[in-house]
Amino acid sequence: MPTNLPPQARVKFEEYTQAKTPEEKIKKLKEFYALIPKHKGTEKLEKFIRRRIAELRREVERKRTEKGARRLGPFIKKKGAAQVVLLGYTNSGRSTVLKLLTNARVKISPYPFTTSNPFEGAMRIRGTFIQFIESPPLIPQDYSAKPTKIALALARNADAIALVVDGTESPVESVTGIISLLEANGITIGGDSGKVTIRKSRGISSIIISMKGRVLDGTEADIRALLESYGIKQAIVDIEGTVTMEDVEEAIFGEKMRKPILILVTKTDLKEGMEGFLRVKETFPEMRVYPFSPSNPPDKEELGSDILQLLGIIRVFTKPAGRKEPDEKALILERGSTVIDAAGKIHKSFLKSFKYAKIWSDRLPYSPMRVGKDFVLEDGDVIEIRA
Ligand SMILES: Nc1nc2c(ncn2[C@@H]2O[C@H](COP(=O)(O)OP(=O)(O)OP(=O)(O)O)[C@@H](O)[C@H]2O)c(=O)[nH]1
Ligand SMILES: [Mg+2]
Repeated sequence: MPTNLPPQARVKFEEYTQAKTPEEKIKKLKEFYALIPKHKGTEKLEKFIRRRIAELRREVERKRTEKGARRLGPFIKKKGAAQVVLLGYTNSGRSTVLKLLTNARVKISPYPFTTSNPFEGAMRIRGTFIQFIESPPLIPQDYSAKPTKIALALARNADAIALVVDGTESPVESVTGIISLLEANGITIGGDSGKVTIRKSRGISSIIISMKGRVLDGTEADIRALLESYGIKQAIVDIEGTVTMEDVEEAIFGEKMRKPILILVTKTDLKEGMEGFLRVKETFPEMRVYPFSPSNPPDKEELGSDILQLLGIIRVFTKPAGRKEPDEKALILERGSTVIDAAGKIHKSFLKSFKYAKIWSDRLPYSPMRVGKDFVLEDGDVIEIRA
């Protein structure tokens, strides 16, 4: 440890070494981190703290899921581009949603507690599919009940959460109730496709903020101040979609804990249900809310691409040189991926031999367009690599 630490920092480090639980250790480490002076001599220390916090976070997460997995039955292995868990109270229509979106042969009944074990289905969309899981119901009267625990474990493991609420049964209260239950259990939900990326770089002289979205509860000055409080003075901060200051702070530690969420309001074929849907939409303008009924289910392609967008995922269609049509199966990439990222995914050897790529897309002034390796791809692009 560097010898020039201020006394408060030393006290904090002491508290950290005494801490018993990983949660407490994380807290102390964060406080300690904020107290240490940031300069060349403390770089290693900073790195160590960040790595340690990340490890501790994984430990907390592992403990949670392991507990869940051991006691609460099987986990459902991820398949497809994304795993989305359907969460809701009993009789809210989870099975009906699953059946209509995925053709899973699940039992639907007017009686409560029909689904007691997780049930999965795949929703095909262009180039890939999305895996939906019906969780056992959340029990509002008893949140410590076994089905609720299984549901929470599934939610932690999923990429996104779809709340299924009955439009005829106080849907606004259901949404609020479920969200606070999730938050109370350490699952922070995000309203939109927010993503914060912080790249520290010595090559620049200040903090550069690239704002491609918005911060709900802060300004660019707040972001700068937050980064500086952690001793970060040279960095590029990318903000995409809607994020909060907490997401920015999370990104400083290199982790993203937020679960994207969407809301399906069922029984909108009934007048009351439709009224319920409108109330939910009005109450949660930041969220994606869809009306649902068997006679008028959401369009799968649209819902699917909304989910991918929410998760910051894009589909890129590769076309081997000389072939007319691109592959039907999409390459699944993170938003912001470039041509060379895609090339490397197709084949490692392209990383070295890459010459240029051709892109077909309606968004371009003409197609195909010849581009270099740093060209940023978008959902639906067709790409041909020349090496
Ligand atoms: N009118 C109407 N009825 C629906 C709709 N969705 C579900 N239902 C009915 O609501 C009841 C419960 O539906 P399920 O899909 O089994 O509900 P669930 O959430 O899976 O319920 P459990 O698994 O038992 O907890 C059934 O009688 C369905 O037919 C809808 O959009 N409109
Ligand atoms: Mg069910």
